[in-house]
Amino acid sequence: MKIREMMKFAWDNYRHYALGKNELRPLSRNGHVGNMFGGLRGATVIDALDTLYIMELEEEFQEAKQWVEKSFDLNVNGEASLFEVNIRYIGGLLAAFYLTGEEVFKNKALELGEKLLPAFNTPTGIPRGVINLGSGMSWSWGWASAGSSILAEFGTLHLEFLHLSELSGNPVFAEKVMTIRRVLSRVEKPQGLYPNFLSPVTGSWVQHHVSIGGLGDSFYEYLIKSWLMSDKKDSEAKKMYDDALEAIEKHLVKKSAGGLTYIAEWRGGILDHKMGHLACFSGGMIALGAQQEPEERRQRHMGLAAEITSTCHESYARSETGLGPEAFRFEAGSEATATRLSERYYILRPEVVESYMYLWRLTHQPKYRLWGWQVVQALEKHCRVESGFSGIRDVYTTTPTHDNMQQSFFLAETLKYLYLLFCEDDVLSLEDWVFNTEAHPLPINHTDLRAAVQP
Ligand code: DMJ
Repeated sequence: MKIREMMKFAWDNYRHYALGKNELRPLSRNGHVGNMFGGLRGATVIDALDTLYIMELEEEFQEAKQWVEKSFDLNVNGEASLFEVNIRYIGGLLAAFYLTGEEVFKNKALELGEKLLPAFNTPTGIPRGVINLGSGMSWSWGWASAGSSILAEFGTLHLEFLHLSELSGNPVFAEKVMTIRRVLSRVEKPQGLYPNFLSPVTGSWVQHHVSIGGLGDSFYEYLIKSWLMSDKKDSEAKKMYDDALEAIEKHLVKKSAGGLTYIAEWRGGILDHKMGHLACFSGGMIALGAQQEPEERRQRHMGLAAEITSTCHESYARSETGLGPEAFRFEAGSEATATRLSERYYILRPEVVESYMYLWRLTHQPKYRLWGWQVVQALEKHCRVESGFSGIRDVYTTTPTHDNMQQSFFLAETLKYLYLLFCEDDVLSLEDWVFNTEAHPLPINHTDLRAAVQP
């Protein structure tokens, strides 16, 4: 199928021009290393493993596996983002292990997990955002206000860390994320909302900026997925999710003059009528969380999920390329379009097709496949270049300039979600798997089933 061919094309070019670097630069035909992963290499290899595997690109999967076996070096020294290393590397390795049973992936995930632990040595146990993988020294991002840690970063460790404890038999990983949970469940929430910046020293909020997009996003996702992954036993996570969603519905969900539902951002009580592309994952999350709800809530949440997904679709449909901008606004006559030059770019992000995939699987309404197919065509037309896929700088021109970057999440997420949108529901069934925020599938802990098969 077409999407499998796109994956092969993306992988082949990465492998040819950039194997061992973190991403492919498809126009200059070389590799990019960047400074997010603290000297670790091969982000695209690790992010691509499970997608290659489920698409049955066997030769390519073997190439990737061999690179992990022979060249993936964990003895590095450099500043890494705890969050990025967790979601891409630990998540990618865990998923590859669960899908294939190959020990190498498990061992690398555990070894890398150990290297992240010093970041949690703070007065509250809330980790700092940056860690040197060699020395274990950690600190906060220079740009985060007053030495704070970021909700979407320390709130997006739970799924992977529980699996690290389960696989190693070492409770330390689970303890770290349960400490984070405790701080968050106890701290006072303004209007029931979770601000984006928290001090790892005092455990109090540093700024009252709330967003379901960047800086906040995957914290909410991991609450509902923690509950699902625990086979619906982690009732604390479910309650925190329910309460957070109720506050979001009450304070942030708005309807534009033209009838489009969106989730605004909140700055100390003042609304910013903006949605980032990142916030578009929320349609899928809300639909997923709605499934087990009593009928009235289920219907209300499915309605909200469908409306948000439709708004995100509009942000694509209202551009010349059929791809959506980094952020779109509902102000001064603008409806789901970018109003600032700096927000017109598209970097191959997955969130909109992610929501199409969930809404398709949960409703089977054909429009989600139709919309997904339109994205496939737009990617082919505007992002495919001779040697890979590239982001574009302006979605509102039919002759966009390319940014010369094939992001690793394009292989981990965008192509995987598109593939899952068009295949049978039992491929990585939502009954058996949760996807981490980088789309790496982790198995649901079906405890009853496990008890039944154990001798
Ligand atoms: C990915 O790395 C993850 O989806 C993360 O949660 C947010 N940003 C990118 C994709 O846009």
